[in-house]
Amino acid sequence: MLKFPDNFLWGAATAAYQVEGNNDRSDWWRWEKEAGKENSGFACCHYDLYELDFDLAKGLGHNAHRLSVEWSRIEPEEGKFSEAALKHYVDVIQALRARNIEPVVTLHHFTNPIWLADSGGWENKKAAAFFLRYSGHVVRALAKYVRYWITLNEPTIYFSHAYIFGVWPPQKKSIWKAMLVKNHLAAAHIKTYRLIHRIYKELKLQKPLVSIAQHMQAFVPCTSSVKNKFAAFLRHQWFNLGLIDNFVRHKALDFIGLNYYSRQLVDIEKWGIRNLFADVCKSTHHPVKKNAVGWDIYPEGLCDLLLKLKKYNLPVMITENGICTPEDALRWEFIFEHLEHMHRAMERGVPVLGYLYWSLLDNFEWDKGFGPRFGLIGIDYTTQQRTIRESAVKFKQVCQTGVLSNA
Ligand code: IFM
Repeated sequence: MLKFPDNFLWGAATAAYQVEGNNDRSDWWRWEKEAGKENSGFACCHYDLYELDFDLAKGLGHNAHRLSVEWSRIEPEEGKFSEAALKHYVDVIQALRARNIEPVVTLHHFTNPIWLADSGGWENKKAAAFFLRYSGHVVRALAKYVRYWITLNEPTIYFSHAYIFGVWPPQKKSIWKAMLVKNHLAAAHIKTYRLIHRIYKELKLQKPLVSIAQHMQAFVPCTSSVKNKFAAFLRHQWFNLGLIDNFVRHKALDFIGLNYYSRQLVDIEKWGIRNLFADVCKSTHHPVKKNAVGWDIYPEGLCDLLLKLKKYNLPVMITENGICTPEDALRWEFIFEHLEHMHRAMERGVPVLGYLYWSLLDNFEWDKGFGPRFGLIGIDYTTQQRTIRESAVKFKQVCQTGVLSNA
């Protein structure tokens, strides 16, 4: 039996574009059509059904919920802010508060307004200033009801998928452009961090807690060769910690938001910068179970990463951890084992504030469409019927009691 702290945050996460539906002012909306991808369409109709979904979350024992606000709804045209969209998000946050669910609000979760995309997106040197202006409007509207802010979701995943691998809009493949975007994102975070604190001070509100949600992988050397160990170390430093180190240096993190899903087995063919960063193990000699899109399930990686974050002396929030699978029993096994490993790290002194499962609902998994099922709650996309999965009921026990037990 494992006991978690009394004030622990338990819940799930979503992102606006993946659940709301009809985000037709967003660059993703346009791109999914141009690129011939599955369309996000109505998604989970969460823009209209949020009260129902929060009732379900409440019924599942959640006391926290992470969501994002959609920039393209709030600022559909450059410099023109929609009072109706802002009011909608005030209502959403109040709906959470009314249910005693702590909101964790993300300002940027992969999508951009079309006008920004058309003016160069995050390559534009004004991007950070645009983001700051938008964030100011949102934070002023929501500050009274929100304590936890995430400025950027998975910036490293965003710039690598959109500007290095070229699989997300704007589908560029340039390290230089990616580095430019990375710098603009970093500037946006640092400035927004300071702005949020300034607004809370002006409004005489209790200090906010601001972070990013950083996607981290467990980079595991496939053999103990020097090459493999060095490459795993390098990747951890660069992909996992690069931005975190930068923000800690700028005193621009109040906690660390950690999104953890999987491991990468590192096996380097030969010395070389490309090999060090990109070679992966192609053999099957360290087999583990996989999720529906082939990612290794590696719960011990969560403990390892949390221990590696201890040096920052900052609390950590698990802002995402989850599995897409057609087998719900595997979902519960996944949650159970990750909670065990999170607890192990907490016993060794890592201050973890909460655990937010990805995701509350099945949803639109970006370029992979609606196929992957991550939800604690299943969605029938033709009827919008919600079905609570068995794993959600087992997780409820933990959320309600703060105890993880085998029984
Ligand atoms: O669906 C995504 C989410 O938007 C960001 N983190 C990873 C999830 C699963 O791929």
